Amino acid sequence: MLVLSFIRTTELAYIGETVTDEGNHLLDLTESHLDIGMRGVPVGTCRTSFVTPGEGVHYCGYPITELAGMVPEDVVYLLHNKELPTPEQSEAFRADLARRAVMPGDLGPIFSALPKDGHPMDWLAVGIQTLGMWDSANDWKEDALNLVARMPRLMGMLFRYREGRTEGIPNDDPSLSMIERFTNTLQLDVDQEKLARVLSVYLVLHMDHGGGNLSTFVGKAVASGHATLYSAMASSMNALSGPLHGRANQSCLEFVLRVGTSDPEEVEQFVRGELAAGRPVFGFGHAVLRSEDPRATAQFALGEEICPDDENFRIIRTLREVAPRVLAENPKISNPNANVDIASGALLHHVGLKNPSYYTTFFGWARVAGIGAQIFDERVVMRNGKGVPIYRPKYFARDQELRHVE
Ligand code: HAX
Repeated sequence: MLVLSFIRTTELAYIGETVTDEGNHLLDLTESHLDIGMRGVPVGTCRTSFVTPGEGVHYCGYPITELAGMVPEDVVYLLHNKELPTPEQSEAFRADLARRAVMPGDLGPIFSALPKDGHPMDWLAVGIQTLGMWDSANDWKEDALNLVARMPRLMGMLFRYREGRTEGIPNDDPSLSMIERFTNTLQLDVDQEKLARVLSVYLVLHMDHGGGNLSTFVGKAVASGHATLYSAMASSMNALSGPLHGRANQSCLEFVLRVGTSDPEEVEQFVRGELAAGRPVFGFGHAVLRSEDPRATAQFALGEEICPDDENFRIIRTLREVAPRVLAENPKISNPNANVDIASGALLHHVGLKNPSYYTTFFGWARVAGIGAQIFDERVVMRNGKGVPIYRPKYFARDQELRHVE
């Protein structure tokens, strides 16, 4: 087998388990590492979060379970400043976000012109790209925080224009929280307290997930060529929109709706039928985690509190009991347990956000915080402030030989 090279680094603090000798030998690169989507190949370091197989994601060292109940603004502060805010810092940060929240233009005419049957994630990318054309400060931190501050209004406008509810949209009130600014724009006739709680937990749980997930990686790659933060983030949203990545949360609720029963025997039959047909059992399994994702555990706990008798919640409760046992019969499946996507759709549906095609936009809204912080770190902090150079991995020529035009 062809040994390509050794990777040596002194920056090991976040790499942990891949270290194999004296702290600096990470991996022998061989042919088996080619054409596999860079899976597991170390390429960088991340200051905002890391994922362990047992406890899932940690933001700046804090296990996600300890952060799930915090207000989203404080967790954005954590990702950007690498420490939780004091009450005074929290208040000042919210005032700062309020100052940044003013939209630099009217998204109404832009959203009016978009095809209604285009996917909401495509609308989200267009919205972010548009904000960048209006008002990019060409300063990584400024742009990252401005975008965080403008996302709630962008999200609310996206819903209103897609749904054709364009009359009487209330003015944005920057003094409100991020969640309130979204729900205030949305104006759904539902239990506002429950809606806010589910959204708050959802945002915190989805803000970051290490450095190598596709959307984060793509955003950092685009930013490495010094495109604007907005262009990089729009690219991240496009990456997130794929069904193998962020759009899995849409597929997951669609799957739950197809299960249609919370009877354990019928659910087991359904799961076995899906596997026999070669279809994924959505909401289970993970590339890195080897136990139930704590983000799923947190959302199950919230569901038991706010909607224990909701039909979809009953279905996912049964799935959580049945599916891991059935999946574990296949030794190829490294983790048969519930992942983050199992419960989020049922909770969003319960609080009035019934259309699963929007779910990935919430994921995108949350990720803007983590991706923005990681882009800032790569552009401004890494390599003693020089920033990571433009991405340029090596590809070997295959199925080609030197030729000349005759
Ligand atoms: N249902 C059916 N088959 C599954 C499975 C599941 N829930 N989980 C794993 N497998 C299969 C894999 O497809 C793979 O099959 P092949 O060898 O034929 O390719 C085999 O079991 C081994 O997979 P693995 O090594 O355990 O896991 P992977 O890293 O390959 O895949 C996935 C991880 C999340 C993609 C996978 O578990 C899956 O498809 N789950 C269902 C879809 C889902 O819930 N996706 C959301 C994931 C949450 C997330 O990360 N969001 O960003």
